[in-house]
Amino acid sequence: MAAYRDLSLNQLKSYLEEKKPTLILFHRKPDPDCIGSAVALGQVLSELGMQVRLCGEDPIPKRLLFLNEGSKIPAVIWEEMEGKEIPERIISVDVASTSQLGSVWEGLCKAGRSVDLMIDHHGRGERFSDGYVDAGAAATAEILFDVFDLWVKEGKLRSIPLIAAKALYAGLAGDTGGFRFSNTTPQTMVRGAELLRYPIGHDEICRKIFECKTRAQMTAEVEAANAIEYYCGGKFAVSRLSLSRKRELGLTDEDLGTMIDVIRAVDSVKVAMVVREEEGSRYRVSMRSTDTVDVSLICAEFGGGGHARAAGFTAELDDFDIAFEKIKKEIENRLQC
Ligand SMILES: [Mn+2]
Repeated sequence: MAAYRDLSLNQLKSYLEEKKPTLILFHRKPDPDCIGSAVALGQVLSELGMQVRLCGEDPIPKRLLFLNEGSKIPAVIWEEMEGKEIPERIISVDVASTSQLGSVWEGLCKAGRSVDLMIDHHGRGERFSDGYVDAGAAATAEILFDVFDLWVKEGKLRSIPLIAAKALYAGLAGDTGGFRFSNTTPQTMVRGAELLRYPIGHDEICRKIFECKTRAQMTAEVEAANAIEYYCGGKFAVSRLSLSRKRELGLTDEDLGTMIDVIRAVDSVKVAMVVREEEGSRYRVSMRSTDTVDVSLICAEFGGGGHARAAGFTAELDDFDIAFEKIKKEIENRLQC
C-alpha cells in the first residue's frame, strides 16, 4: 500500500492557498457535513480567486439544496464531468473510502487521475491520498473552520463568507445531531459559537436539517416503527424494508435516511439497525449504537465502516439471514445477552 502523507494544519492551509482550479468531491448519499464542507470550501477558494466545482456520485439532495443557495459554484454529478477537462487539483471532503466516492472514483481512475488530498474526520476508513484526517473532529466542517479562521486572522480573508459560515454550521450541527451526540467536544461548541457571530440563522438551518421531512420520509419512518423486531430483551432492534415494500410505498432512497432514528429512539435499544434490500440481492445496512458497542467494527467485517456509534455497509448477499445471524450473535456477545 502506498504511504500517504499526513499534513499538519499549517501544511493543509498552505496547500489550499495554492491557486489552482479545484474539484471538490463529496460522498454518496450526501449528508449536511459533506455538502456543508464542500460548499464552504468551494465558496472560500472561489473568494480567494480560484475556479471551483463540486462533484459527487449523487446530486445535492433536495433537502440540502438550501446550503448552496446564492452560491455561484456549480455542483455536478460525475456524468456531467464526462468529456470535460478535470480540474488540476482534486480534494475530497468528509470521504472515508473510495467506495464512498462510487462512480466518481471509477471515473477518475478511468481518466488516470486520483484524489490529491482528502480532508476528513473518520477514524476508520481507507486512506486513498495524502490528507488531513482528524478523528477527534466531530465534523469535517470543524477542520475547515480552523483553516478559514487562520486566514481571517492573517487577513487573507476579510471574514468567512456568509454562505460558508452557514454551510459549516450545518456540517457541525448535522454530524453532532444538533450538538447532542457524544462526539461533541468543547472545541465543537467554540467553533459553533464563533459561527454564530455571523447572521447565519442557525434556528432555520437546524429546522431544515432536523425537523423538516417530506411526506415520503414520514411514510418511511412509520414503516420503520411498524416493522420493528426486538432481540436481546429489547436491546437490539431491527427494521427491514424489502424492495417490494419500498416500491409498494412509493419510496426512493432519499426518503429512507431517518428510519434508523425512529428505532434508535426506543428507550431499551442499545443497538439499532435498518436493513434495506436493493436491486440485485444487495443490502444496505445502517447501524447505530447508544451504548458501548462499536458498530463500525461489525460493519467493517462486511466491507463497510463509519464511526463507533454510527456505521453502515452495503453488501451483495445471497442470503441475508446468514449475515443477520452473524451480526446478531456478535451484538448479543457484546451486549452480554
Ligand atoms: Mn462528517
